[in-house]
Amino acid sequence: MCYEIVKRAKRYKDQVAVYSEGEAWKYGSIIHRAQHFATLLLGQKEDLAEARVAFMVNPAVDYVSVQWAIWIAGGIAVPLCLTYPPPSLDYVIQDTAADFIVASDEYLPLLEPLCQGERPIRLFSISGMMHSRMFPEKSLPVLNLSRKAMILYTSGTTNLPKGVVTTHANIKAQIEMLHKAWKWEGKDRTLCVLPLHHVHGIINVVCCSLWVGATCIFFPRFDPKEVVELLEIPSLTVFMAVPTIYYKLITYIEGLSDRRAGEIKGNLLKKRLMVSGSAALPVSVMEKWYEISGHWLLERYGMTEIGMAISNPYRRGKRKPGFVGLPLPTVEIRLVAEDGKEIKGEPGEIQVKGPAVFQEYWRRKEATEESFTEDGWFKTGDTAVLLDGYYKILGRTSIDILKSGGYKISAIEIEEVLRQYEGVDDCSVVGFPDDEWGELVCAAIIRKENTMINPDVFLQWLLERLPKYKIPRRIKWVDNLPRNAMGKVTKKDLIPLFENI
Ligand code: MLC
Ligand code: AMP
Repeated sequence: MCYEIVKRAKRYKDQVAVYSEGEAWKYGSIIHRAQHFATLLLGQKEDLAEARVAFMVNPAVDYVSVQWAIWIAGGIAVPLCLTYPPPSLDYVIQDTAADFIVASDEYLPLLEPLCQGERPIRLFSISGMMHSRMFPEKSLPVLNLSRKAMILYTSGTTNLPKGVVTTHANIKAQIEMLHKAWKWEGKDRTLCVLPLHHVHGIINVVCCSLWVGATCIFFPRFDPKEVVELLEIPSLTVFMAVPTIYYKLITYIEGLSDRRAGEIKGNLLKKRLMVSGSAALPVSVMEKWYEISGHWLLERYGMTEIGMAISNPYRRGKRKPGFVGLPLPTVEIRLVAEDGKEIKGEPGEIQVKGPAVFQEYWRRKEATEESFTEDGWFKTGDTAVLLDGYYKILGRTSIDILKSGGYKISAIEIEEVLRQYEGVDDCSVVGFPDDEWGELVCAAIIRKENTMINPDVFLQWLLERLPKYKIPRRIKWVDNLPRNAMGKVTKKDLIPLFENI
């Protein structure tokens, strides 16, 4: 059965699944809403038959209801980033060839023009769906686990992001391994502050909690003060975030009085589990968080294409600072040298096999084939070494992939956009190491001859084309870019330019 999460939810009908916008929602009422939405999406059809349903829905009960509705109706869920400017939204909608979009009402003005192209796209508003006449409940399609369930967009070494397709079986495997490793239980309560168009928030927080009858508390934005107060709720047991969030929480708590910081520590100590992932957790952050909360953060390693793969131990064994741990249940890991041969005791590319690994890049046969070895190992592009039984991530094989605030960013994609600006002759984008953000997006830009660029106008132009987290934070105006004999920009030489700007 594909819609297992919904089927399982029936067992917990009277338990609280979601707290959002000041209200508690039981599993039973979310199932009811999801069935109603599914009926509306289906219309006359018996099965959405893997139609893509994009949804731009606030992190709250509506998000869960829409996600479940798409799944039980047989569609593919395509969550949209809530802060994308129109060109980024349009790209995802067109690339997936979405048939439907479901949106919280506030996003309708942004989405309506995007639905008016040659291809008809039906736009549903949440309020419209809520008020539409209740149809008699339709019998829902019986689906196979091998059907496609979700497409998430991820940046790569090519210009534009690729859609990562996971099946219901992949999602089930991604959830079940974390349940086993991190001992999720129905009495858990977690807090979701992460965006819901990436695996970290979708799978590790929302799906994992709702799979076992636990409660997910949604908080729509990240604000350190409010998040600390929510974390102090005694019944809250599990928290997951990216290193930037822990950095920001530490900065906030360090600014408080000793008495208040002590009170917070007392409250945080009672939590069952605190996890960090999506980017390297600096040892200094791990140590400071221990001082502040009494918790050694559990660091784990994952990727949109594979879900989670490697994790420090939950109970038995040490959580080693600077290491990501051991393979999770069902995950096979090997390290491979440049010649494609497996190596031991030396750094190599992490390759992954297992039921959680994605099916394909959406409509990109070649990219899919290139990302797997002939014998079915997924090539992550991350380099690691195995030391004393624990994996340590050393970096990425491509300098063109950055991680900032836990978001994966393609330098090439940003360069392509920058080059479209009329005053820009050429440019190169690199990541500059930063304690808070992991890396800062930095751009070296050559202006066209006799051209002035007004920084404010330029920034505004960029904000209309790129999400905030992809905007270069430091810009260096240069006369030329360092190149090797082949004419390729030597990006490593550029990085020092961004010191002390
Ligand atoms: C925002 N700002 C940045 C920035 N992003 N500055 C530098 N670098 C960045 N990347 C600036 C804004 O311009 C703004 O400045 C200020 O920070 C606040 O902006 P915001 O958008 O309100 O930021 P905030 O809400 O504080 O966001 C920080 C964050 C967010 C850490 C909460 O980045 C986030 O949610 N990250 C999580 C991403 C994630 O889920 N990744 C998982 C991918 S899955 P000003 O001057 O305008 O005030 C994956 C697999 C796996 O990786 O293993 O999990
Ligand atoms: P994404 O494509 O957004 O899913 O990002 C996945 C990438 O995040 C991985 O390929 C790694 O480069 C990085 N990543 C995730 N977790 C960690 C971690 N614990 N340490 C270092 N890098 C990480």
